[in-house]
Amino acid sequence: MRNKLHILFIFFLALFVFNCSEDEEETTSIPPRDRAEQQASDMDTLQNYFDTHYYNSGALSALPTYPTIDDVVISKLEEGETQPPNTTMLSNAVVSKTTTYQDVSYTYYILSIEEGLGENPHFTDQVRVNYEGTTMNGNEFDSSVNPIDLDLVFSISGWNRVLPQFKTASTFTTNDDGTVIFENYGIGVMFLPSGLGYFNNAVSGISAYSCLTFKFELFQHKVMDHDNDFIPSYMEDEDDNLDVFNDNTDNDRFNNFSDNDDDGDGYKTFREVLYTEYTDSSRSGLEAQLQALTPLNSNQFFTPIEAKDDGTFSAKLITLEDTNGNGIPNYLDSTDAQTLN
Ligand SMILES: [Ca+2]
Ligand SMILES: [Ca+2]
Ligand SMILES: [Ca+2]
Ligand SMILES: [Ca+2]
Repeated sequence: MRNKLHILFIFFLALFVFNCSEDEEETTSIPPRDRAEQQASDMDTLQNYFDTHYYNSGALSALPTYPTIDDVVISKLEEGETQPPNTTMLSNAVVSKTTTYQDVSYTYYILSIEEGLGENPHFTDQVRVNYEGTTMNGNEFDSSVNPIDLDLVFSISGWNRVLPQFKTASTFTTNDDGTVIFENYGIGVMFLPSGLGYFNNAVSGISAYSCLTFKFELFQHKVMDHDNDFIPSYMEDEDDNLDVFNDNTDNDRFNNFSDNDDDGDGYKTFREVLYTEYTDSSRSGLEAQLQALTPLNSNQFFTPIEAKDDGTFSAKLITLEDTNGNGIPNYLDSTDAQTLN
């Protein structure tokens, strides 16, 4: 089982990119159905699935090792069959969650095996995961062979809602042969209506309007700043709707998360915020430096700690100034260009 945790990161990232482009070619679209109507139908599909499927809860809690997604076994209770001992029906195990996506209220479901002991990723972060995706009839359509990095911004919307509710590994060790063992990672199963999956798109192995399940192990996350403007992407969701594709302050061709001059005033965003860089020879040393600066004001935050090529660590303290005091920080206010780095 543990040999699934080998990391050949660059290779598998390359493999994933390749797979994506291949998938795109095979994607076909049919005119979309009404999202709310489809959601009602998907709720029936999912509820029926939970009423007729169980998982090996007893075996999982008796495992001598930390569970992996291969240990989580979901089985169908056939007509007339008695539910085996030490199992739990999914209808008694899954937790329902609600969210709004494309103006439609969606319910989706999570089976949490272990929440994890590390950090919660943001909905726009890159995550390192293992996963296995199946349709409701049990067909596996996609899985990672080894841990793979996914950018939640470009993942199906179910993923950027579910993954932030789990935590990454608390720690990891690298073996002499370069393999990595993660400890205390988040592990679970998500059950998604088609509207939080591929909806009307038929992707290779999945027909249009398919509900989907994904088992996943969440190992690590990286806070993304897609446009390198010092504002992390999760902060570029101005309307807080978990969608960074509808926030465009200056109404140009680029949404804020991929726009390095968000208010379109000709001054790059990083010049319209104050920043101070802190460095240290050790991560813990830098963490202590940053800790000493807290509590921060409400208009301040730290960028993620970066490991530099020279072996040192650095992070920036960002201050969002609002010079004209109209409640809009300078980088989003085209009438206010007072902070210029
Ligand atoms: Ca948004
Ligand atoms: Ca823009
Ligand atoms: Ca931006
Ligand atoms: Ca600007």
